[in-house]
Parts: sequence; C-alpha cells; structure tokens
Amino acid sequence: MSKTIKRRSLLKLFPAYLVVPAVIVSTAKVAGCAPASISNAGKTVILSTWNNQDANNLAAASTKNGKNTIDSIVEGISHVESDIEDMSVGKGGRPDREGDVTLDSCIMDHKGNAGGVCFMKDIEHPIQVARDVMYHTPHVLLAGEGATKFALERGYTKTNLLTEAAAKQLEKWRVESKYQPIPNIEQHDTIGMIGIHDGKLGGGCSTSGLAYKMQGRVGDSPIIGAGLYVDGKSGACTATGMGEIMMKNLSSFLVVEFMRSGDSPTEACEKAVKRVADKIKGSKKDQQMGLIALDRDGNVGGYSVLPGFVYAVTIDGKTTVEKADSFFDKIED
Ligand code: SD4
Repeated sequence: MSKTIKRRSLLKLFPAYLVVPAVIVSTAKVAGCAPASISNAGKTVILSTWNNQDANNLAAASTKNGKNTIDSIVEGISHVESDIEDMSVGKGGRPDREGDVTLDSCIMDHKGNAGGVCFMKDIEHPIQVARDVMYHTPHVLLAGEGATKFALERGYTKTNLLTEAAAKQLEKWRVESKYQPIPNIEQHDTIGMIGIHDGKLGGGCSTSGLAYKMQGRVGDSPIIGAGLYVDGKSGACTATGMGEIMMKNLSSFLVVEFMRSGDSPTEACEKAVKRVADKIKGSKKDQQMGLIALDRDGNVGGYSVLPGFVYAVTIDGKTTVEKADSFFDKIED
C-alpha cells in the first residue's frame, strides 16, 4: 500500500525519450522508499469489503480450478448470499420496513460489460442473476418484478429470504420506527469483491441494502459507477456503507479515474473519500463509506470516511484482513 510515483509527475521529470514503460511507472515506489518493483503484477489478487475472508478464499480457489475472474467472484459472493448470519446480504438480510427482503447487486468485467438487479425479491443469488443480465440481455439493470421474472425464466427458484432472526429484529425496530442506519452495524457487511486473475480485472457487489429502508429504496450496490466500477486498463473499485453517499458522488467511478491518472489505489480511495468528507464537514459524522481499490498491476488499497472499516485481501492464495485509514477519527452518535 505504498505510494506510487504519478505518471504525470514522471513525465515532467524526464524527457520523453527516457520515459519507461507504463507498467513500470505505475508501480515504481516513491524515491527513498522501497526499490522499484512490480509487487503483485501477474499474481491473482482478490479483495473484498469487510471481513469476508471465506468468500475471498473461495474465489481464489475457484481461480485455481480454472475459472475466470468473473465466475470466481460470483462463487465467492454467492457463498455470502447463502450465509444467513450475514444480515446485509442475500438470504437472512434485514428487510425493508414493510418486511420484504429486497436485494441489489451488480457485476462488471474487464471489457466494460456490466449487469445488475435491484429491488429484487425471492431470489437467493442476485449476483448470479446480475451476471445473467450482463451476458444474456441487451440491458444493464433489471428492477423489481422484472428482475424476479427474468431470474425465474433463467431457472432460478423462489426462496423465502426473510429469516426468523431478521423478522424479530424488524419487530423490535418497529417499536420506535426510527430510521437511522448505524455506521459499521447497519451500514456494514455488504460484500463488494474485486479481483484480477490472468491479467483480467473484474468485480461484483451484493447487498440487501440498508435495514428498514423505505419500500422501493435502491442503494449504490447495483449502480455501476457508485457501488462498483471496473476498467480493464486502469483498475477496479467497490464500496460499502450508506449508499446514498456513493450515489451522489459516483465514488467507485471516481476512484478508477484517479487510478487512471496515476494515483495508487490507496491515494485514489483517499481522494474520493475526501470529496465526500468535504461536503459533510459541519454535519454529524454518522455516515460510513468504505472504498477498496485494485489497479491493473495488482496493487491494493482502501480508505473510509469513518473509522472501523476493514477489508480482506488475498494475494496468491494468502489472505489477510487490512484496517483502512479513515478521514474522520470518530463516529458521532
Ligand atoms: C446500501 N451500500 O444499500 C449498501 C449498504 C451497505 O454494508 O454497504 N452495507 O446502501
């Protein structure tokens, strides 16, 4: 997560005939720090929001079994969608205030193909349906009944997504009915996963959205550019937290654009967080946004608005959990 020399500054320092190939420039370390090396180039790297180590390991294993980046990411995310202990994704997710679990997801490959579903009920694996939208329809996003209908036509079966535990929590919430998603609790656990394998970047994102949202509310997670963005020549980024922030700032797209201009993944995430943080100065700091990014050379990074955001990193089969730095150092109640 070291800083990299920016391509533009390098061009200023050296005449054109001395300019080194772009792949070396983008991974060269800042002078005085570590020697220039292409640390993760050529490696398989998987990154996901929060402590989703199992999902990373499954995705990494899947690449070893010959699957491509997208299918491996779908495998990792599908695992979390079936995990009823994760109350922000798939089956077991917290419902909206009417008691419906409605799911949002999207996916994007290195060629810029994209697909998504939002406000989808009754289907356990929105990430798989998103992949089907990407490869088997002329569209990018299917919503609500149309998304469920499409899934059923593709052979998915209806599943009751509301668990007893989630229904009980809703009953408790209804006593006061105060909509105030809690950072790192109700703005927590959505899975965004990005990766590179065989030199091909890809990403996916899946969530049940914010607990007790209004019926019909859709967050950032199915929105290309907000919850996820991939550019095969530049990098990938995905987000978690209070989706309205990412939607208003197109944060994932912004991070990828910063990386295109030469920023390292961490610098790019920090700059996108700063855009948001500048706008919320003076107001209560209770809205989280966590960003993770990966560049085409396999370098990784993350940054968040509020403290408490972690992400799982798998490089050539070895997984660690990294704590992201944050713009503000405390959450306000
Ligand atoms: C949303 N970004 O629907 C999602 C929620 C989330 O961890 O990330 N939770 O706004």
